[in-house]
Amino acid sequence: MYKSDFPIFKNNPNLVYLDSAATSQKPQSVIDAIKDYYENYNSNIHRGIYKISEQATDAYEKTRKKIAKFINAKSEKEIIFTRNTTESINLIAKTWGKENVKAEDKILISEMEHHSNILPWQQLSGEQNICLRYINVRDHKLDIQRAEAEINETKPALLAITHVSNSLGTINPVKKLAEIAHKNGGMILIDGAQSVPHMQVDVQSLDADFLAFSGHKMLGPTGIGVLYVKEEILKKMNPFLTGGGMIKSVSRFETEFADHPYKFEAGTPDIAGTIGLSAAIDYMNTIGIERIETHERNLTKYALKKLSGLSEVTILGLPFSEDRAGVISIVVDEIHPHDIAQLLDENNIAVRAGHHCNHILMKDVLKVTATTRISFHIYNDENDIDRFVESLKSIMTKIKR
Ligand code: 7TS
Repeated sequence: MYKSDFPIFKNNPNLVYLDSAATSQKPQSVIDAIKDYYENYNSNIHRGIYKISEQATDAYEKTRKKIAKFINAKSEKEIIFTRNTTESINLIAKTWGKENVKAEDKILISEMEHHSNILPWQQLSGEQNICLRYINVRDHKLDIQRAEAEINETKPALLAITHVSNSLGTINPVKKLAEIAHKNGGMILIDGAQSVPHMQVDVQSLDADFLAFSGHKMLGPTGIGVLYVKEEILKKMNPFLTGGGMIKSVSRFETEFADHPYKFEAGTPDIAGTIGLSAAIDYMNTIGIERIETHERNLTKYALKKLSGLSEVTILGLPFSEDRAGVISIVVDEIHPHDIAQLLDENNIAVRAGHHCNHILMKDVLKVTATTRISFHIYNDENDIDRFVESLKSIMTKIKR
């Protein structure tokens, strides 16, 4: 029903796109908004005292407000534009982390993190002699009881955790984890790359200290990401990159930085990207995030049911439940995921095969080298799943013969 809003499906009428966890498709309105900026008011922001620069600045700052509202931040000053989730997490590690997490302190992450939420902490722990620890994944979800005991005992300075696993589709109880972390004097960073695009994420209700997400997974363009930081924390943070656009005054040997959030946005930002992201949020708001969530939940239920009828297929992740998002990884007996993805592609079905930047989860927990993964957004329908399952069946028959 929503497919017709996305030109990629008009231009590739046979395409079944089941890789939205990697990046989502873009509606016409997003493409039009970017084109409109470049064609009608392209100019740099916060600088020009002329009409089109004021228009561009206005569009850029309106996006900040829109995002604040979308995640229910108290103020738009808590919203920093980055390139993606990866940069948002790195920003925190290299600013707040470097200054506030001291030798012998602990940082707690989980075995289901994307590499983007492992490597910055691994690097920081190497540099500052911090102890990096992992919450175990058991039966495709976090072992919360052990995590709670560990947080109470070791009182980590930071808990950095994904809201939704990009391989398992498991939704983690981040609100509860925030409560436990705060009770023990720590902070929580939520990796919202796979949640913000698909479900209501309310930073105040979750009591998140940091939230990172990417525009390109939520129907927006590539190159624009978001970092939310609670204002009381942000006020005390030093800049990440330095240069133009983030200063009040500069003298030969000293600089007075601009206030947040500008202090964290050095150089010319991705203006077109913010304008595209603004249109993406408008598009999602018009449908309604609850409706998007319900739609994907129904598709997940449908896909899980169909796949569970195939004896050669092992489905990873939780059974259908409230804690299950629209990401499904499978392993097929005796057929490598790359072969499956390649053969599906011959039928114009785009799925992801590999380790999904989850080496620890794959190697140490699931004990698989790779999975075949399907993931949804609003443009998918039951017909996509039917075509995927039928194609998968015929691949299995062909290879077994
Ligand atoms: N965190 C999670 C949970 C992710 O799924 C991803 C990307 C990232 C962080 C990094 O996002 P980026 O926009 O900075 O690249 N996940 C995937 C994926 O599952 N397949 O391709 C990218």
